[in-house]
Amino acid sequence: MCACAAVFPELSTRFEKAPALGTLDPPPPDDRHFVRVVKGRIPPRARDGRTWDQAFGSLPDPYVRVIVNDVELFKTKSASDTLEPVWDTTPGGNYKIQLGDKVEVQLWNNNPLADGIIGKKEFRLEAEQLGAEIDLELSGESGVTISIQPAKAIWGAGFWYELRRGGARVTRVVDASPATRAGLQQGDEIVILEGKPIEAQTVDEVRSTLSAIPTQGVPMTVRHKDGTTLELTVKEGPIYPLLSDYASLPVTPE
Ligand SMILES: [Ca+2]
Repeated sequence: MCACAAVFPELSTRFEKAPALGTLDPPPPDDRHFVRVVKGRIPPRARDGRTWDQAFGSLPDPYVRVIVNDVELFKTKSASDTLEPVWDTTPGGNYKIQLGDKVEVQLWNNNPLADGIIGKKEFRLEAEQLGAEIDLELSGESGVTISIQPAKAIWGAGFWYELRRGGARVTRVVDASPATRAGLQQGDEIVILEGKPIEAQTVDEVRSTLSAIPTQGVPMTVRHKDGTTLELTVKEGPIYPLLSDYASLPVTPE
C-alpha cells in the first residue's frame, strides 16, 4: 500500500449572483433571515447626565450587539465619535433567526476604559416586522434601526469536488443549496454521472459536466461514506448561505 499522500486539487461547481428577476424556487427558508443594522440615535447626554465630552472626553463610539434567544448573533463595528451612527462598514448577512425568536438589541459605547451600554430593547420577532426597516426605541432615550428580511440568495449547485484516476469525490457542500436539498453529502463518491460510470469517463468529461450544470440538472449516483448509495439529480438553483459561510464562497448575497 502506498503511503504517499496524493493531493488532488479541489474543483468548484459554478457559483453566480442570484437572478434579479423572478421568484426563487425554493423560496428563502424560514430558519434564517438577512439582518442588517442600519443606524442609531443617541441622546446628547450620557446616562449620568453629563455631556459625552464631560464624561468621556469625546462623543461615543457606538456599536450594536444583536442577541437572539440569549446568544449573541453578531455585533457591528464601532462608529466613531457620533450621536448619529450608521454602520455601513458592517454589511448585512444571512443569520439563523426566525419568527418567534427573542431578539435583544443593545447599543454600546466602545470605550477603552470601560465599555458602557447606552440602551437596549427586547422583542419577539413577528411577521409584520419582516421586510421593512424596524425603528426600535431603546432604553436611555436611544434608538436603533435594523432591517430583517428573507434570506438572500446566490445561485449554483453548491458543492466542490476532487477528481482522481477513475473517481470523483465531493469535498464540500454549502448548507441550504441544491446539493444539500438533493441529498448530496461531503465525502460522497460519485459513481455514475449522467448515466455513465465515472471510471469510464475522462477527467475532462467529468469536469466539463460538473463545471456547467445544465438547466435540467445532472443525474448522478453517489456512494455515501456509510456505503449506502443514492440516485439524485442536482440542478442549479438558489443557495441561502449563512454569513459564516460567505468567506468560503466566490460570490456572496447582495
Ligand atoms: Ca469617542
